[in-house]
Amino acid sequence: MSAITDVALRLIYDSRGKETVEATVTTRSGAIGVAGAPSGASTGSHEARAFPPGGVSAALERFPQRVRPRLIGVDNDGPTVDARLHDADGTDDFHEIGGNVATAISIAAALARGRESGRSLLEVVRRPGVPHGRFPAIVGNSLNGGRHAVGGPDIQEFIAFSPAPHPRDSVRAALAVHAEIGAALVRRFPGAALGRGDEGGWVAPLSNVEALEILTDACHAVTDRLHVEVHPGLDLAASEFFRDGRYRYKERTVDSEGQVALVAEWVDRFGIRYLEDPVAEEEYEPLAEVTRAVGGKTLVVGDDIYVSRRDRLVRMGETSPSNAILIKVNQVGTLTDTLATVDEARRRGMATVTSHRSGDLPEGWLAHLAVGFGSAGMKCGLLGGERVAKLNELLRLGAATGAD
Ligand code: 2PG
Ligand code: MG
Repeated sequence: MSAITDVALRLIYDSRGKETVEATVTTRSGAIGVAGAPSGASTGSHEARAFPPGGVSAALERFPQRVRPRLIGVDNDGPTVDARLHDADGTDDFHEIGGNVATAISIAAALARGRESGRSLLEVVRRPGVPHGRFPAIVGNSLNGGRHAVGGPDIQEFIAFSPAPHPRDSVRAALAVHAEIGAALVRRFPGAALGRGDEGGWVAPLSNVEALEILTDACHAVTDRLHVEVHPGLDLAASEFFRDGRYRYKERTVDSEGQVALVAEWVDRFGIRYLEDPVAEEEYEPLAEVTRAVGGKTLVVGDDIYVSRRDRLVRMGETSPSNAILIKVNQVGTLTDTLATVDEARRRGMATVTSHRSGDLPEGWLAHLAVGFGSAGMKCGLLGGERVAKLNELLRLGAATGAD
C-alpha cells in the first residue's frame, strides 16, 4: 500500500441540486480514486452531520489546514486513513469537518487502494465468507411520499422488492414494476400531470392504502408476466410523522400499539416482504413487536434507529429489535466505521441492506459495497441518472461473475 501524496476536495451538486463535496485521493504509485458524498432529507437524529455549521463552504475552508495535512504521507490503508479523519474532526458526529467530507475521502481512498492492487472496490470491501456470485435483492423505490415528494402519501417509499438471484432478473423486474405503476397512474388519473419524487419514484395524490394497492397489483402483474418474483415493500420513515407520542397520518392518528397493529395488518394483506422504519427512531419495543409479528416472513429494517452505527446496535443488547439494518456510509462517516457495523450485524445474524441517499450522485460504488458486504438488498431508486448508475454497476458486477 503506497502513501497518499495528494487529497483534493471540491464543491459539486447532488441530484436535488444541493451542494456537496467530491474528493480525489492520489497515492505515490499514481493510483487515483474519486468519490462524492450523497445527502439525506429524512435524516436520523444521531447521524453524522453532513457539514459543519456554515455548510459546504465552511467545510471547504477548513479542509486545507485541518484535514489535508493529516492525510499526506499516510499509508493508504483504510483504518489509518479513517482514523486520521476522526483525529481531524475530534467529535462524535463529524460536525467539525463534515461527515460528507469524511465519506468522500474515505471512499476515494478505498477506490485508489483497489486501483493500486488491481482489485475492484468490491474486492477491497468483501467481508469474510461472502460468497462470489451472490447478489443483493433490488430494493427499488417506485412511488414516493413523505419528505421525498410534494402532495403524495404520508409513507415515504413504496418499494419493489426484487430478490431474484441475478441482477439481470432483479433489476429488470424492479424497473418493470416502476413502469407498471406509471401505466396504472395514467389509467387512474387520465390526462393529469404526474410527477416523480426525489428518488425517481412516481408522485400522485393517493392515500397510503391506495398507493399500496397500486404497488401490489404492479408487483403481481410483473411476476406473472416475467416469471420473476417481486414483492411490495415500504420505508415508512415513521419518525417523520411521529409527534407527541402518536403517528399522525393525514387520514388518522394512532398510538404505538395502533401503529404496530396497522403495519402488521398491511404486511399480511399486501404480502409486504420489506419493511423499513415502521415505527419512530426511539420506539425500540414497538419495533421489536413488529419484528415478532412479521419478522418470520419480512425483512424488518432499522434505518433512523441505528443510523449505521455499531455503537447504536450494541447498546440495544444482544437481541436486536429488528432482523435487518440499513447501511449508509455517510450516516456514520467512514468506510471503516461502516465495516464495523456490517460485521457486528453479521455476527448477530442480522441482514444488511446497503442504501443510497435521497440526494445522490451518478456514481456506482454503492453496488460494490452492497455485494461486498453480502447484503440482502441494495436500496436505490429506479429512475434518474444517479439511480440507474447503481443498477448498471450491479449489472456489470453480475456480468463479470461469468454467470451470464
Ligand atoms: C431513507 C433514505 C433513502 P434519505 O430514508 O432510507 O431512501 O432517505 O436519504 O432522505 O434519508
Ligand atoms: Mg429510510
